Amino acid sequence: MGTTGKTSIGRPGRLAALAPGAVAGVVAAAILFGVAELLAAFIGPRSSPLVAVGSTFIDFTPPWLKDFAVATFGTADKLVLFISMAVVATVGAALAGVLAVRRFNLGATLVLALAVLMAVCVATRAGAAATDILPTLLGTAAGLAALRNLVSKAPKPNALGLPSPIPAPVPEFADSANRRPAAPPVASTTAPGRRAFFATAAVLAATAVVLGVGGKALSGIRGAAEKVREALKLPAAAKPAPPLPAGVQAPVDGVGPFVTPNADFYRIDTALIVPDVDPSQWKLHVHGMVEKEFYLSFQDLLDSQLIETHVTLTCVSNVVGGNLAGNAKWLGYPLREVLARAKPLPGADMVLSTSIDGFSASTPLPILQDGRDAILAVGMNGEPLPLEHGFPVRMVVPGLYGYVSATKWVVDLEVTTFAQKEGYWTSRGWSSHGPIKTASRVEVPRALARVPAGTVAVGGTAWAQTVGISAVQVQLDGGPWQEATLAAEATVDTWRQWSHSFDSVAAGSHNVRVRAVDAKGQLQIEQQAPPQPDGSTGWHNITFTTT
Ligand SMILES: Nc1nc2c(c(=O)[nH]1)N[C@H]1C(S)=C(S)[C@@H](COP(=O)(O)O)O[C@H]1N2
Ligand SMILES: [Mo]
Repeated sequence: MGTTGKTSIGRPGRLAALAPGAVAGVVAAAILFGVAELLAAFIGPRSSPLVAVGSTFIDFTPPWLKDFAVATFGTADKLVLFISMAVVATVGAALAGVLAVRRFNLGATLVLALAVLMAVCVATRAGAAATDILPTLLGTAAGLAALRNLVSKAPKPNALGLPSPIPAPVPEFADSANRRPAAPPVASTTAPGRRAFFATAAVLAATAVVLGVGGKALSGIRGAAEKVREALKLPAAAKPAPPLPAGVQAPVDGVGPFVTPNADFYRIDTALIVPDVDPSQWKLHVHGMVEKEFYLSFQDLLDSQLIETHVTLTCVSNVVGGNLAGNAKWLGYPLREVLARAKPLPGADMVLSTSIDGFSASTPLPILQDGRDAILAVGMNGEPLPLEHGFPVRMVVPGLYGYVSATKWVVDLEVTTFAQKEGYWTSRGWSSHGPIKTASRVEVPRALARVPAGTVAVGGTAWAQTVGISAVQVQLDGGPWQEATLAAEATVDTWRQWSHSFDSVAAGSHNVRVRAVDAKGQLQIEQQAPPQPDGSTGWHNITFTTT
């Protein structure tokens, strides 16, 4: 266009005509969320519409998508969610703005509809209070005011997307024949109006950023739990963990540490914002099918006979060879003692543990009473639980995947039955019971690594919590299975490292496979299966190159 002298408004012209509306919409949305984030800093993070919408989205994520997100993005899945939400919000806001420029009420209706959706998300979150919708309401009011103001300043297009004032009509048919000069470009017709409009938009956008960033900074200050946590001194265990035997670490460079440092411990949960729980306010409600219902305070726990135990936690979403597993020394109070005090009634077969943010897990009652180190944990590797790992109290149950046992920020234990209740992930297509399956993985060499030919050191980790590992076998290029050397065992509830070396490995591409045998003599399942519905199976293998 342009070069032929044609008058038709080409694509860039039409897009330019949409720009003021789109900008007005996006800036108004920024004001909406900026005001909401600032207010949420005072009312509480749960009242942030962004957090509430994201959390609701997570709750309604179908299992295949959750699986895909964890498999593809791992622990960055939440960041990806926020980025996707930002993209969707920007497109929606631009659309509302474009509509508003044409007919304000149309755009405003779209904004209101989205605001109602956000308010519903906020109001239906676990533990929501009536005041929690204030940031959404007041943010929306501010956003609409900004939209109104910007729209009144926006250069007005007509229904065709032409800039106004509308240029003299040019009949299409006469056009090419007459070779009349092209209509002036969109920008030049309304330059002063455009400049005023964009100046206002820029000021409002900057205001929104200040509000939003200020809100985020304030809510950072408001997070009281971290300060309390830093000052907290946990008591020593009445029954300390036995010292780790020498040689729990396989003697191969690159195998992960036997005890996972807190900062490196995998994190999987549905919490978009880490719950900020003040231990002095925390209490645990123990109730349901029990003779005696009661509450436990944090101080009650600290005053109890705490035990210390090494337990390897595993996520059901871990794929073969994956790293959603971690091993820590936990400090806590045995759940069997809690249950002994509550006295479950006959017929009960499950404990539903619920987090302050609404997540729940169904744990078989007998497992919590069978003598294993199932605890209400307060400490992790010698520190209070990190906030992301459940501060101030979480559950840790050896032998069960996290989704049916490891409730973080736990506040409620209901003794019930599998027939009556189900946990968060069970209602989303995962199995109601989740015993951990025996697994093993190669950590050295790394997949696709290049190592010198000759002697090749291999090593990794295997686990069969509550049973223990009795053997690990490795295979090079489909050859005979060979016994790996097992590192020392800490307890049957922890993973066990292994190592081996293959001699005279020729230059070229190679494949190494691993499989474990548990202490009952049961061979790890060879059949490949995905994580859903009750944990992946299959023997891990990696390919590497020798040079
Ligand atoms: N409150 C809460 N607790 C939770 C979850 C959650 O989403 N919310 N996820 C569970 C799952 S699926 C796993 S695997 C473990 C992970 O614990 P971690 O993040 O400390 O490694 O926590 C469990 N506890
Ligand atoms: Mo998990």
